[in-house]
Amino acid sequence: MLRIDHRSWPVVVLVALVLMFAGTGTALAHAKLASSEPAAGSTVTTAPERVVAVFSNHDALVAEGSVLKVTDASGATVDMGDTTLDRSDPDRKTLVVSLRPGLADGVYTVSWTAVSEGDGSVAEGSFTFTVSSGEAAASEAAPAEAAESEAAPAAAPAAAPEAPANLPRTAGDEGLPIATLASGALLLGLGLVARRRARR
Ligand SMILES: [Cu+2]
Repeated sequence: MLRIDHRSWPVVVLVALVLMFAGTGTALAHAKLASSEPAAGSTVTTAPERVVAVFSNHDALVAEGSVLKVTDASGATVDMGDTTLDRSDPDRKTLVVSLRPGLADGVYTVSWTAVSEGDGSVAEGSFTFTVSSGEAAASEAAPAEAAESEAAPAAAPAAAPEAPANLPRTAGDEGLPIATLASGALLLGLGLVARRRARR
């Protein structure tokens, strides 16, 4: 049957490669969001001036590549693009980004990328928060935007499923390619062996 002889080495090598990639996948899962302000899934009654995100991680984060990106329900960026690593956090696991002043009522998505010092692993995820001031959003908003934020109740159901789905999805995104890669590599390896045997 399937003896481990020299014809089987492609399988052995491929399995080893798959295991290496699986190990990398585990490292990718290291940085996780621990807390934030506004908190994930929360509703705030005044438009926040910034978003603060604290991560649980094995190492400090590095500023280079670590970023918080905040978008409104239409996908428009509402942060000032000034993500910083909070130096007042001795653990260096806190990211801060400023927001455009006077955000309209609505659902906002914070997408984060956290790069770890040490192993350099990159983790990503996102969460949402809702601004609900009760006031018909920002007088400075254009009519079109005001109409959009009034339609927030309609947008909310569409955005809401994102929040619970996000955390599991982060893990799934990492798991799926590994599983796919593993089965793909195994099929390829078995195919090579089968073909060699058929040729004899
Ligand atoms: Cu790591």
